[in-house]
Amino acid sequence: MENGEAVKLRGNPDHPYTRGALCVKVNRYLEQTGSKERILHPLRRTGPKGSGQFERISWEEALDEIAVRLRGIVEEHGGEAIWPYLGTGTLGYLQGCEGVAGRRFWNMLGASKHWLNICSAAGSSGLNRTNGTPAGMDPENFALAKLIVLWGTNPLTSGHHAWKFIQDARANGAYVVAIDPIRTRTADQADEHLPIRPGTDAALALGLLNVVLAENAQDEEFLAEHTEGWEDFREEILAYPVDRVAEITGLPAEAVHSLGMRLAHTRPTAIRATQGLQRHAGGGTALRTIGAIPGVTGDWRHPGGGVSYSTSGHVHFDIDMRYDLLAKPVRTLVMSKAASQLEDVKCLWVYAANPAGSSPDANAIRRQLEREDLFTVVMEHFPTDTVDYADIVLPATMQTEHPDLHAGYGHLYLLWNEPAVPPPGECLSTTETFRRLAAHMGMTEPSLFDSDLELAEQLLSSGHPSLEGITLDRLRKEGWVRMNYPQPFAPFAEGFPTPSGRLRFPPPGKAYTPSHAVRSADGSPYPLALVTPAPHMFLNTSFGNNPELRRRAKDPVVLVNPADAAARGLVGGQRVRVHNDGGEFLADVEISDRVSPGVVASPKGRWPKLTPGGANPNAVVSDRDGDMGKGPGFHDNLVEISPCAAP
Ligand SMILES: Nc1nc2c(c(=O)[nH]1)N[C@H]1C(S)=C(S)[C@@H](COP(=O)(O)OP(=O)(O)OC[C@H]3O[C@@H](n4cnc5c(=O)[nH]c(N)nc54)[C@H](O)[C@@H]3O)O[C@H]1N2
Ligand SMILES: Nc1nc2c(c(=O)[nH]1)N[C@H]1C(S)=C(S)[C@@H](COP(=O)(O)OP(=O)(O)OC[C@H]3O[C@@H](n4cnc5c(=O)[nH]c(N)nc54)[C@H](O)[C@@H]3O)O[C@H]1N2
Ligand SMILES: [Mo]
Repeated sequence: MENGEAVKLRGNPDHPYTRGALCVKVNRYLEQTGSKERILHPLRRTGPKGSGQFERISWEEALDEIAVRLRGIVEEHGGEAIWPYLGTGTLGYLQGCEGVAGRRFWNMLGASKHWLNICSAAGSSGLNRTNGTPAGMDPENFALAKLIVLWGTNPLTSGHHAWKFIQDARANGAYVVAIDPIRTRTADQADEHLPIRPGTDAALALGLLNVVLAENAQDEEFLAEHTEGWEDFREEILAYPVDRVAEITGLPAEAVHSLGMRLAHTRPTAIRATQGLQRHAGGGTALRTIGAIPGVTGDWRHPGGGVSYSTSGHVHFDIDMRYDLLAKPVRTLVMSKAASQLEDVKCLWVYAANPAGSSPDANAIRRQLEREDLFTVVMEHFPTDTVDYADIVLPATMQTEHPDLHAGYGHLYLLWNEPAVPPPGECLSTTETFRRLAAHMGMTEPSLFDSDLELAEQLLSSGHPSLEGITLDRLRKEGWVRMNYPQPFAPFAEGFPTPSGRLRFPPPGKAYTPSHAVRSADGSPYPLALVTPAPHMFLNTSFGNNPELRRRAKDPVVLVNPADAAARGLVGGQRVRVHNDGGEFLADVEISDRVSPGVVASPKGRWPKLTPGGANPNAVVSDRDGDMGKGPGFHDNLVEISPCAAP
C-alpha cells in the first residue's frame, strides 16, 4: 500500500505451500481490480436481452425493483421459481460458494437449492464411495514418494504449487508418469507419458492392479485389516489382463505392464488424480477405482503414498445455513444443467458464475437467458457474456476489497483475507448485498444480519479436532494456519472414515464405466473425441478479459493429430468449425502429435464475445448426466471438424 492505494500484489514467501509464487493469472490480479471495465454501479437493462445495454441506477432503485420482482415471483410461482446460481468465481467461505453465501436469505423466500456440481462432484462421489471421503494425501507429501503418477491432471498449468513437491521427490530419485490424452506441458516434464484414450482410466487402473496381483505384490495385511469387498474386487481385476487393457485404453501393452511393475514394487507410490479425469460419463467410477489402488498396495500406510484429489474433505467448517427457515422442503437445481433446468425458473440470480461462458450446452443456455419472462440478476466485477443478459447488474467487490475465510483444495492451510482497500465505486461484497436486500425487504430474522466476522467465527467453531485452537483472532494475526493434521500425514494408515472403518472396493460390475465418447464413437457422424482442458492464461472465464493475458493466449486453437488433419485436408492455421448436434465453435487448426488420432483438444475459458465467431467449446458440450453426482462431461463429447465456408 502507498498513500491508501494498493500498488503491488505478491505471494508471501513464508507460505509453506505457495512459497510466494503466483500463477500467470493472479500475477495480474491488481491490474484486474483497477481495470476500466470494472462494474462500479448498479445497472438496469435498456436494450434487448444479450445486447449488454444498460443505464446506471442507484442501489435504492435496484433494491426496490428486485424486491418487487422477487415478491411477485414468489406470489405467482412460488419460491422454487428462484434459482440462486452460485459459481466458483471465488471459493471463499464468506463471499463464495463454499459457505453458500446468501442461503439464509434464499431460505426466507423458499428459493430452490443450488447444487454446485460443475467442477468436481463426480470424482468426489466416486472417492467417497471408496474411502468415505473425497479427501486423501497431503500434496506436500508428494515429496516423499518414489513413484508419482499424474493422472488426468496438468499441474504446470492448473495447480503449479504442487510441482515443487514433485521436483523434491525427483531429486530423491522418484519416477514421474503422466497419464493424459494430451501431451501437456506437465507430460513434457514427466519421465514417461501414457497417451490414454479419454474415459478409459478405470480400465487402466484395473490393468495395473492385474500386474500387481501377478507379482503377488498386494499388501495382504492391509487388505485384511483395512478393506472390505476384496474377494469380489480381486475377481474383477483378474478380468482385466494387460492385453485387454491395452486394447481398451489404446496404450501399448508394454507400457501398461511396465507401469504395473513399477506400481507393484515401488513404495510409496503417490497418485495425483484431479478433476480432469472425472469430466466424463464414467468419471465418478474412474476416481472410485483409482481410489482403490492404494488399498491393494497398502500405500496408505506411508506418508507419500495414496491418492490426492482435493483436500477440501479435510476442511471441517460448519455453519448453520438455517434451512429451518424454509416453510417447506424445496427442490435442488443442478448447476451444470442450467440449459435444461432453467425452463420453469422465473428468477435466475447469478453470482460468482458465468454460465454463458462456462456451463454445458451453451447455445441452449443463451436461449433460456433470452426469455422475457426470466428475471435475471447478476452480481459481477466485469461485463461478461452472462451480464449481457441481465435485467439488473449489481457491482461486486474483489479479494482486495472484502474480508474472507479461505481453505485450499490443494493444501491443508486456512487463510484469512483482510481487505486492503475500500470497495471502489458502489461495489458491495456478497454478504453485504444480501444483508441490505434482506433489510430492504423488511426481513427481521437476526441471522440474516450476522457480520462477516461473526460468520467467520461460526465457520471455525464446528468443534472438529482439526480446528482446535484455530480462532479468528489467531488467523487474523498470523494470516494462515495449518489445520491440526500431522506433518507428514498418512490420513488412512489406521483406517477410513466409512461406517465400518474400512476402504470399500468397488462392487462387481462397478469398477469401469466407459465414457460417452468411447461408447458412441463407432459409426457416429462425429468421430473425434474433444477434450476442453484448463487454459494456461485464464482461470475458467475469470481473467478472460485481461488484455495482456488475451494477447499471450492468441486466438483459440484446436489441436488435431496429423492423421486426422490429413484425412480432412486441413492445414495448420486454418480456421475451422468444431461441431456436433449441440452447436459449433470456431478455432484455428494446430496440427500436433500432442494428441493421438481420434482425439482433439481446445481449452476452456474464453469470453465468447471477445473471441472470433463467439467461440465457446461449451456449445458442443452436452449437459447429459455423468455416472455420479450428475457430473458434467466437459471432456467427453464427440465432434467433427470442418473447414469454415469460404467467405
Ligand atoms: N490455468 C488454470 N488453472 C486452473 C484452472 C483454469 O481454468 N486455468 N481451473 C481451476 C479449476 S476450477 C479446476 S477444477 C482445476 C482443474 O485442473 P485439472 O484437474 O488439471 O483439470 P483439466 O485441465 O480439466 O484436466 C487435466 C488433464 O486431464 C486430461 N484429461 C481429460 N480427459 C481425460 C481422461 O479421460 N483421462 C485422463 N487420464 N486424462 C484426461 C486433460 O487432457 C488435461 O490435461 O484447475 C484449476 N486451475
Ligand atoms: N469446456 C469446459 N468448460 C468448463 C470446464 C472444462 O473443463 N471445460 N470446467 C468447469 C469448471 S472446473 C468450473 S469450476 C466451472 C467454472 O465456471 P464458473 O463457476 O461459472 O466460473 P467462471 O467462468 O470463472 O466465472 C466466475 C465469475 O465470477 C466472477 N467473480 C469472481 N469473484 C467474485 C466475487 O467475489 N463475487 C462475485 N459476485 N463475482 C465474482 C468473475 O468475474 C467471473 O466472471 O467451469 C466449468 N466449465
Ligand atoms: Mo473447477
